[in-house]
Amino acid sequence: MKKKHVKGKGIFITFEGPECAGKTTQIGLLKDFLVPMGRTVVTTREPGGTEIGEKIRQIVKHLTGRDAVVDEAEILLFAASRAQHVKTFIMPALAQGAIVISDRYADSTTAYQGYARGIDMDFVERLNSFATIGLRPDITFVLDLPPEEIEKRASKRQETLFVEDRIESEKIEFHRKVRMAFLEIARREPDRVVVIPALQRIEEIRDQVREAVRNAFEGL
Ligand code: Z5A
Repeated sequence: MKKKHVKGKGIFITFEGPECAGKTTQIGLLKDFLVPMGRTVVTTREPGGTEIGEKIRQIVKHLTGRDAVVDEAEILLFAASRAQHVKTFIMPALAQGAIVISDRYADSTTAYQGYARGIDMDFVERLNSFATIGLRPDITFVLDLPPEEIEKRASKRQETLFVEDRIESEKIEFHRKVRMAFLEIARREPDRVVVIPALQRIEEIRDQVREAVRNAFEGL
């Protein structure tokens, strides 16, 4: 990965991977690393990040049975959430020189709706580029976790009253496809995407994320 010059400029970082990969945990730790450098750091998530996005999040995650969103509606809802997020939250923050770290972004649509649900990939790419208004992350971390491990970590959370949502309850084969999709995206875009095995200890992953950020940006 080539170093990018960033003195005082906004930086856009995304985290991708399956549920329970540790994205939220690592985003908090990366923020702790960047703030003492004097940078403004904002963290956000998809779907979500805006009032509209948070309402969409409720719909896509929690409506089930007859009210569950169909695949065609699901991809459009993720895209709608993203467009609102990019234009009203991410772009303004970057324009002010902030570091924006997002828990999921367009690669999730490619992986879940494109590869795993099988929606036409040309359409997914056009929709992603429309919804992101062409904004691409400067660096993306894929936290790679085998589906069997997702199940173990998720069932631990359920023991503490965590309720599994609609997408999380998909069969293991679906999560295998999602995993392969993220690895394929990383293979195609090595200048942007860093894959980190998520079976390591939290501190090991934290250090690898820091190292990759240091290596990717000059003038942080
Ligand atoms: N989705 C989509 O289909 N298309 C799209 O375009 C977008 C999203 C944007 C959003 O779910 C769902 O929407 C998601 C994809 C779909 N569905 N699935 N599956 P979400 O935002 O509610 O949640 P999530 O993104 O799937 O992740 P999560 O459940 O919040 O997990 P996480 O952030 O990756 O992990 P965590 O919260 O940091 O940690 C989870 C647990 O693991 C916790 O108990 C930790 O203490 C533990 N943990 C963390 N790291 C470790 C390590 N290294 N070892 C052991 N245990 C660990």
